Amino acid sequence: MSDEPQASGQQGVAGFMARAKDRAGEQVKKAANERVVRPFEHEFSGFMGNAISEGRLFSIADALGDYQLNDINVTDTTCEYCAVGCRYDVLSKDGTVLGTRPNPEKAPINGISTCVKGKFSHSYATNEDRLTQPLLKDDGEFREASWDEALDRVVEGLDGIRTEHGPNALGLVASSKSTNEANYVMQRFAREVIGTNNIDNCNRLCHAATVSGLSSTVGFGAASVGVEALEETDCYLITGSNTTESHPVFATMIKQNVKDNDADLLVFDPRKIQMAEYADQYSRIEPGYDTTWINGLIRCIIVNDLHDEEFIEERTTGFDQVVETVEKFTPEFVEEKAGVPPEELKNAAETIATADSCVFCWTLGLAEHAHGTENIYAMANLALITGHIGKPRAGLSPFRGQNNVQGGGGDMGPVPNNFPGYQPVTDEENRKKFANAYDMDVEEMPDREGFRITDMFLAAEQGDIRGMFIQGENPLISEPNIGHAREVLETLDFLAVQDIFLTDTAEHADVVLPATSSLESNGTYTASTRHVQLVKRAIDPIGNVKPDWKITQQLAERFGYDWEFSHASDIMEEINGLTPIYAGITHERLERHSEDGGLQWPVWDEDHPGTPYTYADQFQTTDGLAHMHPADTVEPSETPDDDYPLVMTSGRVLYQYHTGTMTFREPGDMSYTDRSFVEIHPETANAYSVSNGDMLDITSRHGETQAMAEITTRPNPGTIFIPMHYLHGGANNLTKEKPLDGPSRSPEYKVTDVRISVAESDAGPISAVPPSETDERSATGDD
Ligand SMILES: Nc1nc2c(c(=O)[nH]1)N[C@H]1C(S)=C(S)[C@@H](COP(=O)(O)OP(=O)(O)OC[C@H]3O[C@@H](n4cnc5c(=O)[nH]c(N)nc54)[C@H](O)[C@@H]3O)O[C@H]1N2
Ligand SMILES: Nc1nc2c(c(=O)[nH]1)N[C@H]1C(S)=C(S)[C@@H](COP(=O)(O)OP(=O)(O)OC[C@H]3O[C@@H](n4cnc5c(=O)[nH]c(N)nc54)[C@H](O)[C@@H]3O)O[C@H]1N2
Ligand code: SF4
Ligand SMILES: [Mo]
Repeated sequence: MSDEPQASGQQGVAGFMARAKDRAGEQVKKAANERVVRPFEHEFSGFMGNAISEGRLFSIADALGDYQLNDINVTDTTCEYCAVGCRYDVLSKDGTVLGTRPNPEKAPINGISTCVKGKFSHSYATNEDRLTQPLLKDDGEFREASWDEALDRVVEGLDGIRTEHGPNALGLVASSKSTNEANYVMQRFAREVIGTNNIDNCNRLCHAATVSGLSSTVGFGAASVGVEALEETDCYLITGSNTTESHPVFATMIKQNVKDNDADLLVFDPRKIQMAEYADQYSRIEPGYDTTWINGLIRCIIVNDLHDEEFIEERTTGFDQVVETVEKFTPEFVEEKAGVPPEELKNAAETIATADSCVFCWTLGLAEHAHGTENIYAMANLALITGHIGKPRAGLSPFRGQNNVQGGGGDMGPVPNNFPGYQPVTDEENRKKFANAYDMDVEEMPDREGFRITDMFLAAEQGDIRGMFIQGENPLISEPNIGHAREVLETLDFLAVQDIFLTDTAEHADVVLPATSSLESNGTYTASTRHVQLVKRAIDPIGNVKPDWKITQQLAERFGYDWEFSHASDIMEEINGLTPIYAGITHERLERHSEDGGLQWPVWDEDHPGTPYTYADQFQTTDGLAHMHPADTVEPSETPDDDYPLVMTSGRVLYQYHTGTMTFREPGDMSYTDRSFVEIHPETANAYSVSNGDMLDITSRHGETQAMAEITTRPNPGTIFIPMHYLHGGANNLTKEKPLDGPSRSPEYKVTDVRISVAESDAGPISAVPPSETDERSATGDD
């Protein structure tokens, strides 16, 4: 960011890294000078541990030397933050994470790269706030309880509601932070033990529109290409993805290819994000008008006869309808609605259509809309009419969100409409298959699709959901309109929360169950590129916590079900037998294959090598063809008026992760972004007499909040940006719980109309935790 304060000579992540390295170097030198290394190895390691737990120590391995490493545990595992799926060695000693070190031999996606979170943000695991014992609420106060007591209370709570109101009065939320194995077990718990399809996860708030849009056009709700495309394609269209902050290691791959091989980079985003600086063309778009400019590109390509007729003819259906739909999206219309000038539209259309290969990359800027699924239809149509799909370097690459949202959030079936492997619950044969496997009568297997998580919150308002069991999700900050979410949580008859911290959501619970963190868990995560990868226990679990899957299994046992899994790999064996796309993925194979490119689903059997890119010969549909769906909605669900003249969009910053339960406890991350803020264009600031650092009142049709102004040319004039991470001053004080996208039921997080004014009285600090001394912030960069 241009108006960013300079810190030790360098900005942003480069500065963060440089300062961390300097400090580490100084500390190591100091230790060496004091001759503590050899005679007092233990002390030295303790000292190193402290240094790193502050997120400061760089490359411990270099400093310590090989002899020291003998004394340190080295565990190869997968990053617990985002879905890039970086793998690295975790170095630990005496239950403390000392640091991480990329190990390219076992890191098929990231090789030697990681970002600040993978490198430095693991001290949360041993933070003193970790939940270490189950908690029960008696007379409004929590007290520590034994596992027996706590699990009995959960059974009593869930069973009581089920007996009185039926199984569909319960809503279960699974966690995309947790392993595939834990998610598989949770969906089994919902269907077999409780008898409901009311199970969902954070994918609903995220890429559910991507999954629904892609499933009904090309077949799999997942990226069609992997690392090769991201590293070597000839052209990228990136939209609605702040890649350098949200998927920093993918951003590095892309920038490298642009720099070394002159690949074309087209960026469409309402904010001038860092990726725009590397782009051949950056087009500023109006939030909520994506069908408009994408249809405009399609029209431009067809009118200029640049579409791939042979591909369209042989491999797709629905082209004529698309031609008809895009007719009205003339360059003039696109400019008026979406803000893209005709020459930019034409240049992008020609670049995409004439490239040898093109990858279409997007994240939430496309998905989180009241017509999110249509945005994805439009994007898929663009790939299909140009024939840029089904090839190693050409295809669709939605960048998925949570570390395990691809696997845990979808593949494993903790969703209201599908069993594991995207097998619909409404299909009698599928129900028979799963009923057989679980030794149930098919009539007992619920046959109606359940509530999506967003609908659970709406149903609870009507009294149709009475109790919830939430694993690893913090809706009190992440749901749209948290005022509404809070009211719902307060009216529930029973709430159980399973987490690693006592979150704002958990505060409302009757029972809180403490789970192992990623660093204490075994299992697998599935990355954005469909790589399934091992997660290994790097440190011993603290206190009395248990793995997520084990807690669910023990609950099932109390309901009278004997599942007999003794390790995560036993669960994977059951998954293999029931989930065709995971049929050949075993823990033992993953151990072997992590060194030769990893295993990407579908892996149809034990001998199948995995699928680096999909749709080479046919699409995953009943007739093998891609089915184009027209996308004709133009407007977002709300548009500015005199009362709410500005548009707020929301999202992330590099140093924070979602509701902050992990990164707010990392001093390094907090020194950059310890509180909410409002990005506001200088012209808008001028119009409202706002100065940098002013506290603003921000009001939407759904709520109000206060946050500090940060004047920057990143957003459009007329558009403001507020991060989603914070309870106080965060975006979800202003967003709405409805309307939802029709097919996916996702909320419209990316468009909220607001008005702003300088606050009359300064409300004081509104940070997530007490503000630190440093108040510098950088929102750009990667490693
Ligand atoms: N540091 C960090 N990394 C993360 C996460 C995190 O919390 N912190 N979360 C992870 C998760 S779960 C996810 S899902 C991903 C999300 O990754 P991203 O989607 O990249 O993150 P966001 O910041 O939500 O928003 C993406 C971009 O959408 C743009 N945008 C806003 N409105 C519109 C619109 O109407 N149209 C278009 N085309 N663009 C728009 C924004 O300007 C922004 O650049 O990040 C993952 N990685
Ligand atoms: N306005 C706005 N709102 C948004 C978004 C946006 O762009 N704008 N983005 C949406 C998106 S894409 C997402 S994905 C959601 C994210 O929303 P959430 O999923 O609610 O956010 P997290 O903070 O990641 O919550 C995960 C919880 O899991 C806990 N946890 C971590 N590891 C484990 C584990 O191993 N086991 C268990 N049991 N718990 C664990 C954490 O402590 C935390 O409480 O937010 C959504 N909300
Ligand atoms: S890019 Fe994502 S997976 Fe890789 S280190 Fe960073 S947060 Fe972890
Ligand atoms: Mo997400």
